[in-house]
Amino acid sequence: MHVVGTAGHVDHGKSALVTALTGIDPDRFEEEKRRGLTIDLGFAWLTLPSGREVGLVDVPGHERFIRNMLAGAGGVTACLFVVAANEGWMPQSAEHLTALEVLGISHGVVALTKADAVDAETLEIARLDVTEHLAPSRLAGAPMIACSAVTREGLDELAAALDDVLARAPGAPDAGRPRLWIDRVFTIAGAGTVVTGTGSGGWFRRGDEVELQPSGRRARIRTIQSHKREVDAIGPGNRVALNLAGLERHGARRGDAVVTPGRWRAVRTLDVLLTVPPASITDHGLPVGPKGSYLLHAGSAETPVRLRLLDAEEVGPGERAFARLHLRDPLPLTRGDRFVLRDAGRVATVGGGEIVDPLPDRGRAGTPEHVELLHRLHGAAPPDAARTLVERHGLLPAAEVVLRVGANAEGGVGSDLHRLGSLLVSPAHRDALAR
Ligand SMILES: Nc1nc2c(ncn2[C@@H]2O[C@H](COP(=O)(O)OP(=O)(O)OP(=O)(O)O)[C@@H](O)[C@H]2O)c(=O)[nH]1
Ligand SMILES: [Mg+2]
Repeated sequence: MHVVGTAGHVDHGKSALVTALTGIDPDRFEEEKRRGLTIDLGFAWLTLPSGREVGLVDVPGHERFIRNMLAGAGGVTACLFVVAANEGWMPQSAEHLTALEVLGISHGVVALTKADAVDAETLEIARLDVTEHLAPSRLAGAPMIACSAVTREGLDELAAALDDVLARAPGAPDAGRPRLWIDRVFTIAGAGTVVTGTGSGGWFRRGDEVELQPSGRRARIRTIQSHKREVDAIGPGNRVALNLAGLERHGARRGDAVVTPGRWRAVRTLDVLLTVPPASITDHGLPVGPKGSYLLHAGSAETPVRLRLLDAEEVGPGERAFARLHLRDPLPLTRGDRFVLRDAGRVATVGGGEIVDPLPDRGRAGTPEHVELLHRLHGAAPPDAARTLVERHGLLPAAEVVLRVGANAEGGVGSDLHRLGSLLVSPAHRDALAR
């Protein structure tokens, strides 16, 4: 299943397109309707020609609301990239593309909208302009459909293209470890607290006990809704509303996560592979260095972060390096999670990357052995990552290895390691102990 996020410069017609496609106006607030401007995330859903149902997250384009955009983009698996044909590529087109790039979003459709407002020649120029800007990104070659939310020209073609792209895109993976990044909390009279978000990582079922992270509060799922319909269970890659028994209204907020108890740990120190996209994507060419002041966005959460580069002095445009991050607020992150980094001083989205080790060893970071460990952990399948860690230490608590490699359970860390009570032991270390 997929949740598709809009992206694109302010006023380019994202919300109008979502309304035209779905019949649902994603601008929920009176102020948004009055100002004709999206301020916060909006939500809609759509049945595509094949019968596939997708959730849509509509984001604001105004640069002042980029935090809200990132809170929405943190959960999506594909995008609807909107560029108005009468304006072409603009600064927030570049900022949103930068975010999607570091989040690893490689599936999407480009809507060249407001096609009714331009002549054929202008439309062709806009098409070339957008093609050129997307060329260095993961969205290079994405289908581009000229359309209009006013005349409805191109809308059927747009839905068909989205259907086609999603048929080829891998859905949100099921790792047996559900996590829902909360983007809204509200109360319903008589029913209590409802949290909504984009679910990933596994299934939530009615009656499940869940944990709020990072607070550790417990609650029980009373009912589940997706696209306003009640369901018994919901898998990854869906918009979800959970009615939680035992949680007061102020017990959760945007940026918290709902998870399975005991399977996640909110962490503050993590090792990551940091990427700064080329200037042809970001439009600014700013580097990431150890002196800057940065904000990390992951899922629907945001926190100030300090960073230390481990195998570089600076990460310039088009470069990447390993880094150790210290988050001000702990977050339930796992290996393979993506994040966006914003420069708080220059107010720009500068890069992002992927978490390589959510529970790094204490001790000196950035030694050749440490960097070599990160090389081996990056992209490794959970059993291989587990073996790498246990061989390095000789023995480690099994529960810690499971959390650290992002496996769903101890079965997921592989069979060529030995058990000793609650510990996992490498073959070499076991032989030494036996001797
Ligand atoms: N002519 C024409 N106007 C459009 C079209 N789509 C949107 N508009 C107009 O463009 C303006 C902005 O549309 P929105 O949908 O609010 O733009 P947005 O991208 O959601 O804006 P933000 O959410 O604030 O970033 C509105 O006045 C719309 O009526 C279109 O296809 N053709
Ligand atoms: Mg809008």
